[in-house]
Amino acid sequence: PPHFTLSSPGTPIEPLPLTQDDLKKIAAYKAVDDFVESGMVVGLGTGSTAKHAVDRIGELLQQGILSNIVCIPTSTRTQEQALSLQIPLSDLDSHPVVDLTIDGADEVDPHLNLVKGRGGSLLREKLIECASRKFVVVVDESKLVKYIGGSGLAMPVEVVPFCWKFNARRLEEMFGYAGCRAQLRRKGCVCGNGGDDDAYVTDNGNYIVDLYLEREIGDLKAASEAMMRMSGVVENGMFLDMATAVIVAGSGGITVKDK
Ligand code: ABF
Repeated sequence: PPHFTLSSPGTPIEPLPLTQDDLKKIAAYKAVDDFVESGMVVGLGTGSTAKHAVDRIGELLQQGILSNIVCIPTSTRTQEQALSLQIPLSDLDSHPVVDLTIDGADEVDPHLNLVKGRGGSLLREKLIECASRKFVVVVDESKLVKYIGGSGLAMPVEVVPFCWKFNARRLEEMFGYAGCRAQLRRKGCVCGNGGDDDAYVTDNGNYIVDLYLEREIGDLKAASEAMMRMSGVVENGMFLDMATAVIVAGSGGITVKDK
């Protein structure tokens, strides 16, 4: 006889609550299933949400449901994942126009402006997403904020290692009106300000200065442009007016936000 008992007929089975990772997977799978088509050049995002989209593309290629796809990874981490799934890869030099990129985000504001780069790959992400005809963002509902910087978590800025402290101070002064505090990102965590030895180094050999803001910074476009005018700043984590659609998975279901 079996060593388990089935619940008696008619007893409702309590559904397990969805974890945050389940929500990320639901959003990522929906993006692939709704937007990716055979023959496309597809940008592959980075992070724990985008990872599910890469898995799904790999799965659909294996099953022959998708074919003739070329993908462009936004980080060495994603490149390794895609290679392990035998996804054909290319780069922007060979494919300067990308049909679609699917990527995660750290913050999404009501206008679909984003903060990205807590995963460390903002420069490659911005390059590839700016070259994309469609940019579909996949998030769980915890990423929705009232305003950029509103999560109280880091807003990343990629800087050259040379004189990073000088640039960190200048960034802090630039956004002093918003109560800005700048910290060099360390390996393995977003914390502390000490020596340079354990600095987190990006795929491009740069450092990341994380900005923590107490208040709204106001004109986002002006703030982004001001940062990009500073020598030594390579890229910043504000992705303004770039998202075609944002797929949000929450406990109440999936919402697709677009403009
Ligand atoms: C990348 O992954 C980054 O731009 C962003 O920092 C991060 C989001 O990560 P996760 O999906 O793991 O929350 O898209």
